[in-house]
Amino acid sequence: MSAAVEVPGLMPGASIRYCPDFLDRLDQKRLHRQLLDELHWNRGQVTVFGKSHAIPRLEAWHGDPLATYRYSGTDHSPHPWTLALDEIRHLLQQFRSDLQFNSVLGNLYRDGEDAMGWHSDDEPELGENPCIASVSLGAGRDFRLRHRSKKDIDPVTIHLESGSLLLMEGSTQKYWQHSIPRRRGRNSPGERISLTFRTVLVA
Ligand SMILES: O=C(O)CCC(=O)C(=O)O
Ligand SMILES: [Mn+2]
Repeated sequence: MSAAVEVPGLMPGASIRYCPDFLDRLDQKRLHRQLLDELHWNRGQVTVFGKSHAIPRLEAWHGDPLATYRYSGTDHSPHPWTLALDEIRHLLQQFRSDLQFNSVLGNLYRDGEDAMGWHSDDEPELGENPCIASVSLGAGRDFRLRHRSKKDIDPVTIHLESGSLLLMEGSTQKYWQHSIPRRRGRNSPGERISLTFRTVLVA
């Protein structure tokens, strides 16, 4: 495993590291299959202007019993940790001992039509300056970042490869938004799973 690399470029207020080979290649295939089988994948709904829409990906919320999380407009009680999630959680702690999380949101992008719109992971239950560790498996996808207020700062793209780890920390969520854009046509990517490990503050 190589050391994490700082993301280049001017990103005021952001603290982001990208580690392209966090998971061994052999483990990636096995873990991808295991996660497809083990996680409680579900197609969430989001309400926009009073109308309910199916979100363009599948999601799964797992973690400690009290780690309830509100996303896509709904409160979600976690499903329990699975063997594959526990294995990856353990690897994160080996990588850096302070990477300890009580929950994880899985995202399953079935193809290039599946995507995630611009947002910050700034829900109140994640507290001030949350640390989010995002592990990718399967097809590579572009991860876009843009500053929330300074429109003269160029957006940044990080291509998230299978087996990679992306860490977002400090005031990243306060000043920056991120998204996974749709990729249509001939270069439409195959299936991808992302696991975004988080710590939900438990009351
Ligand atoms: O799939 C990704 O890499 C991004 C996921 C994400 O932003 C989220 O779960 O909040
Ligand atoms: Mn996010």
